[in-house]
Amino acid sequence: MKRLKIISRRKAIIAGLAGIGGLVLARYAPRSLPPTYGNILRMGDNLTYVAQRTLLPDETLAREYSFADISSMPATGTTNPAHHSEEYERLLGRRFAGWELALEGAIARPGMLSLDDLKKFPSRTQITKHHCEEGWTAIAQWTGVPLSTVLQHVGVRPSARFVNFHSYDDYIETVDMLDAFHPQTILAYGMNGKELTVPHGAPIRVRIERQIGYKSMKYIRKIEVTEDYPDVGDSGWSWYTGI
Ligand SMILES: Nc1nc2c(c(=O)[nH]1)N[C@H]1C(S)=C(S)[C@@H](COP(=O)(O)O)O[C@H]1N2
Ligand SMILES: [Mo]
Repeated sequence: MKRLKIISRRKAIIAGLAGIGGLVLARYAPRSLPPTYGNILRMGDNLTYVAQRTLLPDETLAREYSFADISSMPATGTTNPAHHSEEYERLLGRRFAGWELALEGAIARPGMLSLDDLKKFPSRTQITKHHCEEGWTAIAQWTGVPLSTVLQHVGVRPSARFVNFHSYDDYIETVDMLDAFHPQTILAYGMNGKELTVPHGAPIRVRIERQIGYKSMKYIRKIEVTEDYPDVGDSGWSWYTGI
């Protein structure tokens, strides 16, 4: 009788997962997923991504709260990118006069937008809960221009699939078009009724309300629209963290 090869339960689960992952991904999203670097956790990211994108309607809103729910919010990560960027330091010295947002990539009208330009578009205000991957949450009110408005203004090419945010402290965060055009995705310049402060991302940060906190990139200097996922290597952070 042929002996069955015995594999550990853990390995079997992983093999099974990878198998399901491959199957689901091949079926639903063959060409629009970021690299997994052969990393089982990243296959998990893509599974979560495909599951959420398949099961939830595109425009499901994150819960919005009332004024009384607003809590204090710690500032995390790099609190002052002036330590990283001379340009940011210079702009901070001028209280962001002359700051401009660069818009590049797969768009019809690449260029720059000033803070005043962004404030001239119709704004959206929302009170939402921030979920940090470290375990804390906080509720705050955010005011800004919907990213969809800005993307429509610059004309996203039909072939475009990702929107990438570049910060003065040298991070890149990427979202797909569903999150980019989601009604609660805003480029925020106001927090709790005041100008956004430096610890919280001045002059603008993005709010990505259906993903975990680190997707809400602070200190944005450039938005780049791409057809491909920018392969910046495996940072160890999940690219898709739907909540
Ligand atoms: N540019 C930039 N954006 C960032 C970070 C950062 O360090 N740099 N930290 C992220 C993380 S982990 C969290 S939880 C939130 C925190 O936002 P807050 O400082 O306004 O509380 O910003 C996110 N965006
Ligand atoms: Mo975080």
